Amino acid sequence: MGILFTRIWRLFNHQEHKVMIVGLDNAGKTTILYQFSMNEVVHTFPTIGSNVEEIVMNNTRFLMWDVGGQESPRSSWNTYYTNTEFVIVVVDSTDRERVSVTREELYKILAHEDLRKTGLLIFANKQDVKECMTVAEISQFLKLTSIKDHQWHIQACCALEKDYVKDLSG
Ligand SMILES: Nc1nc2c(ncn2[C@@H]2O[C@H](COP(=O)(O)OP(=O)(O)OP(=O)(O)O)[C@@H](O)[C@H]2O)c(=O)[nH]1
Ligand SMILES: [Mg+2]
Repeated sequence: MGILFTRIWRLFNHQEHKVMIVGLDNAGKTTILYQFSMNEVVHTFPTIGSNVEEIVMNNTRFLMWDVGGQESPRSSWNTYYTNTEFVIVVVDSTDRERVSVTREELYKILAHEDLRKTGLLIFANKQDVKECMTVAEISQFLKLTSIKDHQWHIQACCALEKDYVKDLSG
């Protein structure tokens, strides 16, 4: 019985939690992924397809999927959704012109059957840039307070600053 319990415990303890990182192109998704996994700023190129990294935080294993945010890869985000437990939406806080596009994508995510139970973390990225949108502005543009069927949290972020992202991951 003890051995069985240990095996089951190991099974659950080793279970990976699938996280999707989405957001428009140039938002900073890949930069954030590698800040989490390598603790450094990498030189990125627009993502074609996806990047995936395993990250261990507080003894919990996360499999983080970063998908391309250009218009054409956006249409295939939903092919990654199965078993996703958590969605990180990265917003480029300097991109006022496309915040409405982000909002459309966000509400598609919220409505997707496979993501009914997922929690949502919104990173208001590029907070180092002068005159970027504040967290309050982004919350308002995205109408976050109207989201009642998912747990959500919005967080200011600067993916270029190591310690910023490290603090977020605890
Ligand atoms: N100033 C500033 N630039 C950032 C920040 N995060 C990312 N960038 C820059 O934004 C550009 C795009 O970053 P990526 O991580 O490639 O963006 P992405 O969301 O993965 O883009 P796609 O793969 O095309 O969907 C890069 O030049 C990054 O260095 C940030 O917090 N502040
Ligand atoms: Mg990318």
